[in-house]
Amino acid sequence: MHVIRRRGWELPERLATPEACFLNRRAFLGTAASAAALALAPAAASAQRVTDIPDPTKDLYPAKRNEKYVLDRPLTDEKINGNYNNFYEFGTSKNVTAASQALRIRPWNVKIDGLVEKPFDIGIDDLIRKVGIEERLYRHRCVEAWSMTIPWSGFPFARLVELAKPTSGAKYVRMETFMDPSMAPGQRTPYYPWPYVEGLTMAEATNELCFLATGAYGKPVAKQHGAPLRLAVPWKYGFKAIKSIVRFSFVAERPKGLWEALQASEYGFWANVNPAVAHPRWSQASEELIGTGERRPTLLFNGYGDYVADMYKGLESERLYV
Ligand SMILES: Nc1nc2c(c(=O)[nH]1)N[C@H]1C(S)=C(S)[C@@H](COP(=O)(O)O)O[C@H]1N2
Ligand SMILES: [Mo]
Repeated sequence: MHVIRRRGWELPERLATPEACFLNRRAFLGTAASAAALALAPAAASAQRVTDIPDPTKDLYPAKRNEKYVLDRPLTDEKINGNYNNFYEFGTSKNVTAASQALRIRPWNVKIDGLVEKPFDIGIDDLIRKVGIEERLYRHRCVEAWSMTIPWSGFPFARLVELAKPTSGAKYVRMETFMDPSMAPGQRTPYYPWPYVEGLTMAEATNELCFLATGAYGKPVAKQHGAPLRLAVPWKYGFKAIKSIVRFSFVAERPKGLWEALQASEYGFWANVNPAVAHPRWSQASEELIGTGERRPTLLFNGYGDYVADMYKGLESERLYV
């Protein structure tokens, strides 16, 4: 008899509240299509893995911890965290660890463009050496009502803004994930408006909490977490934390993220954590701490209100919490 044993941190199906559940049928069709595509190209996927060159900025880890950002709960076990992910480019399940190893992370070019003094491209390792890195302990609250606690390494987004030199017309930053359907089977499914896009206001991007992660757990960040460059905005729902970024565009118009483009009623631009504002399909009052099974009340701004609440004064007429 075949018995499926569920580990403690895996949510039973009936409790799971996937972000893409409204897509059920379409996502199913997409999965079938990508499975077929994968079956046709197994050799290509493994060839990409072995061509990864050694990480040229590995020597910077572990980075010195910035002790300012303290936690109210233990760190999530690295193994558990690395096996419970959302990375739709590599599949819609939480188990994308193996699939995401096909992501090629060097060379990795980052484009800075839009309303800036002078657009430029920079290699990820030049960028990392230019800005320097530190470690910060942050919490992460997915809109699906689970949470994790991660020791990120990286640098404040404000450092990138300094390098970019945006002009006064820049009101938002639009970020984009890599686009390469040959590497990412999820991008072969036509049901998502690839590439993954997210946006922040300039005030949010330059807020001291806003962080660009290049590492986690004292080493370069694992592919399934969005190597080699990923956003960490701990006061917002997890879908804002765009992974594997290749482009930062400084723009005048509010960018529309992938999730907002799919279902604006459920996934808005602001997406600030608020336990009192339910998702249209479930409550946001509490969260499951992945790895422990513990449930805790969710906090306004995920507990980071002292850092970020002021940014939203005067914006009460906006949908700040969806
Ligand atoms: N490019 C990209 N970025 C993404 C996602 C994604 O599917 N693709 N998922 C988002 C969601 S919904 C969450 S909760 C977090 C998950 O980050 P983690 O897997 O490191 O926990 O990544 C976010 N960033
Ligand atoms: Mo999420």
